[in-house]
Amino acid sequence: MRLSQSLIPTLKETPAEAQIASHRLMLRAGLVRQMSSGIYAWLPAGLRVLARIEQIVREEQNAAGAQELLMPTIQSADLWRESGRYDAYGKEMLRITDRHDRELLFGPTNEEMITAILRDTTKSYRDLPQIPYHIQWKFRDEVRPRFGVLRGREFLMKDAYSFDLDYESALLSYKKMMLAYMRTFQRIGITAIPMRADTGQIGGDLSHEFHILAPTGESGVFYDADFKAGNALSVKYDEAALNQFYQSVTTKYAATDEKHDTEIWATIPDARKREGRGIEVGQIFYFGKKYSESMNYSVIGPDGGKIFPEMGSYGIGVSRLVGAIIEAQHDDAGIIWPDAIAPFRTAILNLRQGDGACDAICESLHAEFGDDCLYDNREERAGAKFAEADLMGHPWQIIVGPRGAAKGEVELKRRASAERFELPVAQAVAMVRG
Ligand code: P5A
Repeated sequence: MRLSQSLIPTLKETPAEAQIASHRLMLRAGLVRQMSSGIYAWLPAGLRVLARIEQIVREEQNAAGAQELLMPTIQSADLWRESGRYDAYGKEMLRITDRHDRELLFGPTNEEMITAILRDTTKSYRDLPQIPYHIQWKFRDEVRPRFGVLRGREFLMKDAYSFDLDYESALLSYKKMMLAYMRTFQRIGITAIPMRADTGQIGGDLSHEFHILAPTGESGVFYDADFKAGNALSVKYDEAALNQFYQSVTTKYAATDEKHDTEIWATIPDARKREGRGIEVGQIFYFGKKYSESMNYSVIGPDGGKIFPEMGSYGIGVSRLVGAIIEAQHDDAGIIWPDAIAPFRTAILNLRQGDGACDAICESLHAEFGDDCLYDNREERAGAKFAEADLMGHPWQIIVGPRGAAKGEVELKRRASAERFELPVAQAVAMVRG
């Protein structure tokens, strides 16, 4: 992509409405634009990040045995009356009336809808277990939308739902999703700690929130410094490995302030106590038969009796993750994207547009990296190009100036470490390719 032709409207000034770094940087780097309170348009660079996160989430859901489907954003009020949540949900639900005066709503979550779908499509114990999921926009009419996409009203969520025949197998589904989440965050390149959490609107008695530590986080968190995420990518999806993994990530104390237990906390040595703030990027729930019973969903068991499935639900804030990652990974100059989700892995900075050698090297690099690089081919000062590349946070910058270009050399800069290398073009390409 040539920067001169792109729709990446970077801003020099700091937008006044943005209170925290990630919000400022998302606006300044041209990733999003606010369309109304808590509602954002995703511009091309922002959409690329969103799509990359979505793809990692999808691959890890699939690896855990979950199956993707797509449910609508608009739901009927009657569906929610079945579970009793239509009235309970309150003002956060955006209620809509169609031309026939039928009551609809913009879905804030999908427990009822997926239960209705499974009720219609699975009749026998042989049809379970199932873990359907989708990645779809949600709407919650938050009282205080703020911090950009971190607390929006319209936001993208991955939500999965598990249906099992008994408690043991439901718990195994819960552990599978816990592993899928840890693998997802590891692949994205961030650390998120699973913490015991309240179940709120969704209900149930077992829940973990996944928190990225950041001073601007909305939740107070307490955790044991000995928490180790380990290498989730090496854990297999078999029962023994899942149990061991679950043990290892949940034995160390970690809880949100709502679930904080001062008695247990008192038993942890002071040197290991950590108190801080976190951004909740995911939450998982086990809630048993809450929805299957209230919505009268059962399958026929082996003995001909009815079995009400044991359920759980599992959310990841896909759009929130974009802001949360920036909150955790930035410096004064701008964003520092992890390689796996950067909008462009490489930026090519042509410091002397019109110089034969510079132009030729830049064109060949642009052809080499194709869609995965952003070529700054504008007639701009070098300083402006450096500042924009740092702001946008590309993991690699290939800086092409006339002195080096004459010798067939370029300067390679790694955004995260600020390391610089002067290299022949082919070596720079090899290093970026890793
Ligand atoms: C789990 C999946 C649920 O809704 N039902 C289906 C369950 N959980 S949750 O914790 O309420 O939401 C899941 C994740 O969505 C993100 N999220 C938000 N992101 C941006 N703006 C919001 N207003 C918002 N509300 C929730 C969070 O990452 C949350 O963990």
